[in-house]
Amino acid sequence: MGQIERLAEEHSDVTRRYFLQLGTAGIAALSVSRLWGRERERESQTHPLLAEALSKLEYLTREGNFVSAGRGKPPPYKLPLEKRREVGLVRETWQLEVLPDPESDSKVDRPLSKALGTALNFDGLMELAETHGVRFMSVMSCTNGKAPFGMGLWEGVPLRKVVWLANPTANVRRVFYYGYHNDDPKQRFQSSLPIGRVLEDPPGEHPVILCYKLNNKWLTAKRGGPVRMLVPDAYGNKSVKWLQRIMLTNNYQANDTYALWNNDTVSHIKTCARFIHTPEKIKARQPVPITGVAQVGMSGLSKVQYWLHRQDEPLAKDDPYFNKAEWKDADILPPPDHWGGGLADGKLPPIPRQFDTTSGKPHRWPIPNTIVHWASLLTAVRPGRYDLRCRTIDANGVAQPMPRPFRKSGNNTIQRVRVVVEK
Ligand SMILES: Nc1nc2c(c(=O)[nH]1)N[C@H]1C(S)=C(S)[C@@H](COP(=O)(O)O)O[C@H]1N2
Ligand SMILES: [Mo]
Repeated sequence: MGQIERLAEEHSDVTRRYFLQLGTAGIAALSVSRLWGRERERESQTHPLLAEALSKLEYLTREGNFVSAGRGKPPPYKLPLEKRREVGLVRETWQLEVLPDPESDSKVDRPLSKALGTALNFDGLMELAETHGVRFMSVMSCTNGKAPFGMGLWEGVPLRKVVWLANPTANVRRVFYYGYHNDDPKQRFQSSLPIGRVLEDPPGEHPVILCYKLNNKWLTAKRGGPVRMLVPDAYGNKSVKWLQRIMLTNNYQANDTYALWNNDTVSHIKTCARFIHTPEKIKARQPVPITGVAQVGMSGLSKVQYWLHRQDEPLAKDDPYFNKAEWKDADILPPPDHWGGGLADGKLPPIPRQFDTTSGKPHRWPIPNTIVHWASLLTAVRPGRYDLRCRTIDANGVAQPMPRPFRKSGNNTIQRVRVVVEK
């Protein structure tokens, strides 16, 4: 399944509810059934997969629908079960080391080490989880991805709990961490964080966790199980899968594999909009639904907008981000009743960090570092060829792709699709 089809599958029910409401409110001249009839028809012509998936609501992404990035020959999750058992990639044999960096002068009094027999095993992690386990929703997004890889409900133990088990006492400025990659340094994928980010969370932010569950199920091998790092405010490259070793270092510099590949690995998640359903052809003066998803980054989200521009009309000069264009506001869709993601009945387990425990309503909507669905009705008066674009305005009032337009800190270019308007 392609990225867009997958997102559409997750998104069809929320948007359907939206168009139903529009219909009952009498806003649209068209009847609801005709609107959806049209949508369905077009979908079944262009995306057979969509028609089939129309009945499913999925705000959360099912594990198997995540887009996967993972280096290694083979990537560790493709190793036979026996081999995974042998190298500590199943819960029964998994071990985590927390060691002082041998190339540094970090003081660590109680290293968690395989050689010393003091490494943390899965039972030890579960013991910590009983009192310290946390759960939160957070989007998995690749710096270089066109759209989010998946929307997850993650569960884990704050990394700092395990760091403190090792009793570091001095000379620690950074945490290096590594996933299993066939014991081949050339295949290694590593990342790092300043120790401050690990030990303390900015207001409203979640801890960096040693993650063992996604959508209330054990983390699969494909998603990085038995345990991966999950850094809620960062792009995916900080969330190292198949985690087995942590190094506390006095080195103050990043050693991230992803940085060596010319990426800005310090960048926080950006706010940006993407289309899901847009028509290729529409009839003049007849409203058609358009829908999409927005990634809600560090600076929040205040609006999603779209702009229909005739291709034969000139674009404003010196306006690379189309700030002078006539953008229209789309509707940001409310929290769904069914959260999808393979949760039983689509019901969320308690998530006190993000949801009120009695009412079940989110403390904030949209939730930072997640996604939100959006929709609107598009109408064009004059026949012709058009470019349709969408963008976000963040909670500071800044329009995409600002305030951080550089591609290598996260793809947030303004998306464009073509639409033909017929008589
Ligand atoms: N061990 C390991 N972890 C990794 C990677 C990798 O190649 N190896 N890729 C990273 C990158 S670049 C991204 S975007 C995310 C993707 O996570 P996902 O496969 O769960 O969607 O995993 C990260 N963790
Ligand atoms: Mo990535």
